[in-house]
Amino acid sequence: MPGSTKVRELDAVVIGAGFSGLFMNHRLRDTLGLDVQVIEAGSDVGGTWYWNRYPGARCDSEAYMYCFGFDRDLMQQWEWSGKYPEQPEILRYLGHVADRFDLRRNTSFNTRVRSAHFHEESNRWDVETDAGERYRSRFVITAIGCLSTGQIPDFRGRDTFTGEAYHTGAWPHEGVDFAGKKVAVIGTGSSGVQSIPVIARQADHLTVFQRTPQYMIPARHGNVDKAVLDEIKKEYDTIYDKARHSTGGFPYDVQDRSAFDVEDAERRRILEEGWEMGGFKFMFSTFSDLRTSLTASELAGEFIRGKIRETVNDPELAQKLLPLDHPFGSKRILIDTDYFETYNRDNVELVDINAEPIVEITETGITAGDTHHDVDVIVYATGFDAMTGSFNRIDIRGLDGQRLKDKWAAGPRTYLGLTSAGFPNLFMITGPGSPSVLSNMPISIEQHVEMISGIVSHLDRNELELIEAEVRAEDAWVEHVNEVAEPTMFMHANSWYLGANIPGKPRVFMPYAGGVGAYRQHCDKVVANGYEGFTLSPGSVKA
Ligand code: FAD
Ligand code: N01
Repeated sequence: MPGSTKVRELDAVVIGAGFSGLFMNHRLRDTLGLDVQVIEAGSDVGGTWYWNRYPGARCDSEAYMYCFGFDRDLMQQWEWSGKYPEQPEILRYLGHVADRFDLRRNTSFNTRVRSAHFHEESNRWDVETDAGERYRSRFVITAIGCLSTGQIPDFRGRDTFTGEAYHTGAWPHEGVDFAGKKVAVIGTGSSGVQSIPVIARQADHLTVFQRTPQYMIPARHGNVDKAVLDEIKKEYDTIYDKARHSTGGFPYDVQDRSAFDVEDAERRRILEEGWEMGGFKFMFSTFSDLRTSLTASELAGEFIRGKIRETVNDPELAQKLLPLDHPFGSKRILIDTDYFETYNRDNVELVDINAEPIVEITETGITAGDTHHDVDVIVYATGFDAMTGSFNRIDIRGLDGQRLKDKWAAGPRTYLGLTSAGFPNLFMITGPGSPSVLSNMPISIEQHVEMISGIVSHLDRNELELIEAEVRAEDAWVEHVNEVAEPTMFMHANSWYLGANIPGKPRVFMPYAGGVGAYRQHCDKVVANGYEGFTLSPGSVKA
C-alpha cells in the first residue's frame, strides 16, 4: 500500500527475508498462527545471497551444513551440487524454501523499514517503511543480517570516477562484463579473495589494492559425490546434533591436543593434513589452541606463510603478500581457491597501499603513492558496517523514546544478543553478543528463531504481554561476552569484528566467542529458569 497512511494491526513484523527472516516467518505464521508481515529491501528473498552476486561468490561453510535443519523432507530432498556452492545455487535454495512454505505471500519487497517506535500506551511497536506502509505490531523481529550494510571508504574524489564502480555487496543482477577492461579491486577480505581470481581470468588487466595481507586456507572445492551426500543425509540427525553443540556450528571432530603436544615433524604432518582437507577443518581439526595461544597461532601462521612463498613465483611479490602484522585466526579466516596462484599471472598487479597509500580517485582511475592507475572498473571489496550498521539505519526507539543507536553509541549492549533492555518485545536474530558471524550461521539462526518462537508462545500460554531484558542481566552478559573474547586471537587484529574497519566506530568485540554449544547451554538455562534475566509482564512494563 505505497503512499497509504492506514495503519495495519499485526502480531509481528519481521524485517528481512534472508535465512533468518524466512524461518522466522514460517515459525511465527505457520507454527504459531500469528499475523505476520515481513518487510524486505530487496526485490526477492535471499538476503546475503540476493545482494552478493560478485564473480566467485560462494559459501565457505560446507553446503550440507549451510542450509536449514528444521524440516526433514527439505533436508532429504534438496541436492547440493558441490562442497561450496556458488551464489546462484544458494539463492535458488532459499527461493525453493520460500516457494515450499509459501513465504513470499506476506512479504513486502523493495521496501525498507525506516523506523520502529515503541508506543507505551498500547504496548505496541509502530513501524514505518519507505513505501509509506504503517504497522502497529506486538512484536518486531530484526532479521536484518550482520553483513548487509556495505561500506565504501570515503576516498578523496571517489565520486569523480567516470568508469564503472561496484561494491561486492550490491552487485548488479545482470552481471559485469570485464572482458577487455582494466579493473581495480580494492580490498582483500573474503569478498576480494573470492572475486580476484575470477576477475583476473576475465579482465585485460587487474590491479589489486591491498591494505592487509591475509592468511588463507585452500577450499579444496569440488563436486559432491551423490553417494557421499546420501550417506550424510542418513546421518543428518546426529550430524546436526553435533554441530548444534560444537564451537563453530560444524560437525567436525575437534582435537583437544595442543600444537605443543607433538614434535615439530608431527606438527608439520598434522598441519599438512589439515591443509589437504582444506576449509575450516584446518582450524578445528588440527590443534585446539590455534584460537587461544599466540605461540600456537604463530606456528600455523608461519606454516601458511611458507605455503604463500611456495606458491607465488616472484619472491618480492610473495613478500608483499605475507601476513605479518596480525596472528592467524585474529581476523575472519579466509578460504580461497587459486588466490595466490593468481599473482603468477602476467595481467595481475599488486599495490601495497601501506607503502603506496591511495591518495585519490580520479575521473580515470586511482592514484596510489606517486603512481596513477588508469582503470575502467573499480570493484570495492571493502566490506560492511558489520553487526550494528543495519540497526543504525533504522530509527529504533524503545521505552521513553530512547534510541537504540544512542544506547549503543559506545558499543552494542544486548542480553544474549537477542534483546536489549528498554526495548520490550523487540528481538534480534544473530544480534551483537550472540555467536552469529563466528559460526556456521544457519545453525545460530535456527537456534535464535526457535528461542524467539518459544518466548512468544510462552507469553501467550501465560497470558503475558511483554518481555524485556533486565539491565542487570544485560550488563552481566556484555561482561561475559568481553571475558570470553579476551583470551582469543580476535583481540589481536584490526578487524570488522571489533568495528575497526569503520572510521569512528567504537572498538568493541561484537560477536560471542564462547561457541554455539556453550551459547545454547546459556539460553537453555535461561529458559529452564523461567526466562531468567527477563521481566515478563501482563501489561505495561512501566507499571
Ligand atoms: P541476511 O542474509 O543479510 O539478510 C538480511 C536481509 O535484511 C537483507 O536481505 C536486507 O535487505 C534486509 N534488510 C536489512 N535492513 C532492512 C530494512 N531496514 N528494511 C528492510 N529490509 C532490510 N555465513 C556462513 O555461516 N557461512 C558462509 O559460508 C557464509 N558466506 C557468506 C558469504 C558472503 C558473500 C557474505 C556477505 C556473508 C556470508 N555469510 C556466511 C554470512 C551470511 O550473512 C549468513 O550466513 C546468512 O546469509 C545471514 O542471513 P540473515 O537472514 O541473518 O541475513
Ligand atoms: O569485507 P572485509 P568482505 N582502504 O571487511 C579493505 C563474509 N563473507 O566483504 O583488512 C583500503 O573482510 C580491508 O582491509 P583491512 C565473511 O564473514 C564471507 O571481504 O581492513 N582498504 C579488507 O581487505 C567476511 O569476513 C565470504 O586492512 C580497505 C577489505 O577491504 C565478511 O563477509 C565471502 C579500506 C574488506 O574486507 C566481510 O567480507 C564474502 C580502506 N579504507 C564475505 N577499508 C565467504 O567466503 C577496508 N579495506 C563465505
